[in-house]
Amino acid sequence: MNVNILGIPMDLGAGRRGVDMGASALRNAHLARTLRELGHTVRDLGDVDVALPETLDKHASAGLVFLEPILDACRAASERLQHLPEDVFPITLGGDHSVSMGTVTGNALRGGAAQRTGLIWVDAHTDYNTPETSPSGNIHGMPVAHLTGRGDAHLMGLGGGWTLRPEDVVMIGIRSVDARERELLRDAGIKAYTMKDVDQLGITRITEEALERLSDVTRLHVSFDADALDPTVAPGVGTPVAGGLTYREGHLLMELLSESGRVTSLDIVEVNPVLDTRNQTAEVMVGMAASLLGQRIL
Ligand code: HAR
Ligand code: MN
Ligand code: MN
Ligand code: MN
Repeated sequence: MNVNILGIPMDLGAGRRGVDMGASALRNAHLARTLRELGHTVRDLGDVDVALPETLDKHASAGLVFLEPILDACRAASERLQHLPEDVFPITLGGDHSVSMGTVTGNALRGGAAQRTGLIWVDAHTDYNTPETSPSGNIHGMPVAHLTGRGDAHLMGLGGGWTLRPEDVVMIGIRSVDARERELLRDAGIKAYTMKDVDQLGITRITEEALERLSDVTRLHVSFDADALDPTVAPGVGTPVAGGLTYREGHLLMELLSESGRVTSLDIVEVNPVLDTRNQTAEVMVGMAASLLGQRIL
């Protein structure tokens, strides 16, 4: 496969500093080399420009912290992805999870016209707040709401008229949802597998159901928030929540998605080297990417 790596070194959407260094940490953990060893052709496109918070005054407009520079970075990422050849498998490196508003739209719009796109959101959080429901004003808690047409007009406008259908979203690993966010999620009819579901049904059944549910989409994007994994496996994240996916559950999910041959793009987000232990989280996430891109035990 032709893999292109694009970094979006942004922490403007998160409450804690440091995820802007996630892209660098993932490169340092030999993402490109690992994928080349699997036989892929890998090209690193470098980073999208992102404003430094030190150059900005921190303010919230309409309940959104750092709205304008986040819009700029998401637009830049989306534009970059839209113009990639159709045979390329893009891997986008965050950055906080607000980058996904740019990556999902950019991948959906690739090749000139919007394609029906499915989203597998692997996360401890549902990221389905709007400016009205958000307890923090942090945009990384809001990307899926905006992708599916709820919230702030500017952020929704990133798709240039395209929106993700709520029925084309499947979330896995969920264990932290705010009260009003839960109502919005139910109202939109988003399918979310909680950690209870993972315990009860197992990753195999969940992956099969997810792929079945998304059987009509043309493109399939996986957005992997490192905090979906248990904090003992992935300690370098800004908002750790106990009781997450084990190392093997993460890999099994990626291996089964890989075997399906359906996934067309990937985000790796929320890796925070400042809070990590010797780059463990970046190394684990590189392993997850390798499993998604064909690495097998035998
Ligand atoms: N729900 C909280 C909020 O909206 C925290 C969610 C953000 N944390 C993440 N996203 N890492 O997945 O502020
Ligand atoms: Mn263009
Ligand atoms: Mn997230
Ligand atoms: Mn999260």
